[in-house]
Amino acid sequence: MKTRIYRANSMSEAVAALRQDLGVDAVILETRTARRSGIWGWFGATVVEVHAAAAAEVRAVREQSSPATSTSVPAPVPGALPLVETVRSRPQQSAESPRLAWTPQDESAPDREATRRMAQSMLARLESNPALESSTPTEPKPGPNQVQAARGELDELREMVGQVLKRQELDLPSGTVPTGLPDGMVDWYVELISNEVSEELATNVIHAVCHQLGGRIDDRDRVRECVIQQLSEYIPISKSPLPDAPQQGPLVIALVGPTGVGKTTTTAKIAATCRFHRGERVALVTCDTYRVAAVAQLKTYAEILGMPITVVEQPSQMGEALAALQDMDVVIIDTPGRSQRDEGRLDELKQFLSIAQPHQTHLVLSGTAGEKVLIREAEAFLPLGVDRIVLTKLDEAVSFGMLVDVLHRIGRELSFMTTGQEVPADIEPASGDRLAMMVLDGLVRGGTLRSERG
Ligand SMILES: Nc1nc2c(ncn2[C@@H]2O[C@H](COP(=O)(O)OP(=O)(O)O)[C@@H](O)[C@H]2O)c(=O)[nH]1
Ligand SMILES: [Mg+2]
Repeated sequence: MKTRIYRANSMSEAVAALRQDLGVDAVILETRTARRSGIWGWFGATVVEVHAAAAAEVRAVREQSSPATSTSVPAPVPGALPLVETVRSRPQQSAESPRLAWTPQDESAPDREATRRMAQSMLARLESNPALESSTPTEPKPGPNQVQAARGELDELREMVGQVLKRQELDLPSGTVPTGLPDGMVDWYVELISNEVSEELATNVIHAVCHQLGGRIDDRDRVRECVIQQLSEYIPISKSPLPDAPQQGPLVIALVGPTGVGKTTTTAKIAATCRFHRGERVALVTCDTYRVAAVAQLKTYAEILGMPITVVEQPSQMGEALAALQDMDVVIIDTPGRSQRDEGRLDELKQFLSIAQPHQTHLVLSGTAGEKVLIREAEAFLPLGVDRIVLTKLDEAVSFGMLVDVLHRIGRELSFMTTGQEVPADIEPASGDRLAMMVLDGLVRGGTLRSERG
């Protein structure tokens, strides 16, 4: 049965209207008073709402129902005055109509479709009648301030509806696009979000771009350049991934981090770069004596690269080992992998480092790890005096946006990025622009570590 709902200023107006539509014998099913809603609060007059159906339809339903379940139908109310508005018609579900089988996947589909349709029709209405000033003659005329406020509300509403449609189009969850973005920047925001930049960071970046460009957002290349630049502002970058050696003795660098992130490989890559690109005398030290293979791995690199290697088994041996390397330009200390949960072993690592007193301690983190893991690892290793981050395995990373967030939160300068297993080729000095570009484009193969110092 189709029920129609009529709203009018009085019952007689509503009845007249429904009789005109549904016939003089139309059946009134329900009456109530309601406040007229609208985007303007001051138009909230009380109206009568009448739900009615054609007599024939009511009879048909009555005949289908069993005597036990039939309900009495109120008689038509007499009266005749002009209608104000027909609100909507609502198909009533019959008791026999089959219920759709519910599956979890189905859950959101009807809602999304309904929202899309609603948003589209709202947008069409707003666009075709921007002021929506069709008040009834009985409603008070708003003053100029009220009209201005209403226009503001209307603009906001129009933008909101536009963004609902955009989200639908892009299949984003609701609430993702912040309000206040110019139309042309929503795509950029979405681009960042889909590359796993956090909502907060993406919002900040896009707002900064809007501010920087002052509304000149038509030139896509220019906007892209700005997005990259603003994103890179959030990545702390080391200006000198490898500083000059101190006046006396070698530059001592330590690499720490969890197991398997690429510490030993990166040690070899940095060592090779110093040796071959900068012509420095380089020595390797390892305190990773827990695994025979670990020592053998670094010894192999040392042999290939033609540089000395010292194995330090106890923290107490560290001082002596470094004293013997005073005529080197660079000493790189490779350390055993430590789980962030293993506090005892982290303590031992701390002892090695407190004796070595490295000029720089680089925490090596894998670009393939998840956000929570990276943050937990950083929290565990930062107290060891970490002042640089090396991001490895960017060739296997899938979420560059998340990495930007993580680096921003860790707040230590990024020194190197590694992009493959090949020693020494797959390493480069950190660059905010390059990582920001990876957020938008993924990894595009680049050059190797430049040979200049500082
Ligand atoms: N794909 C890729 N693999 C890497 C990279 N750096 C290191 N690896 C690999 O990661 C594995 C563990 O490296 P290793 O240096 O032994 O890690 P460690 O336990 O931290 O010393 C090895 O198979 C390396 O070849 C990189 O940038 N990209
Ligand atoms: Mg190792």
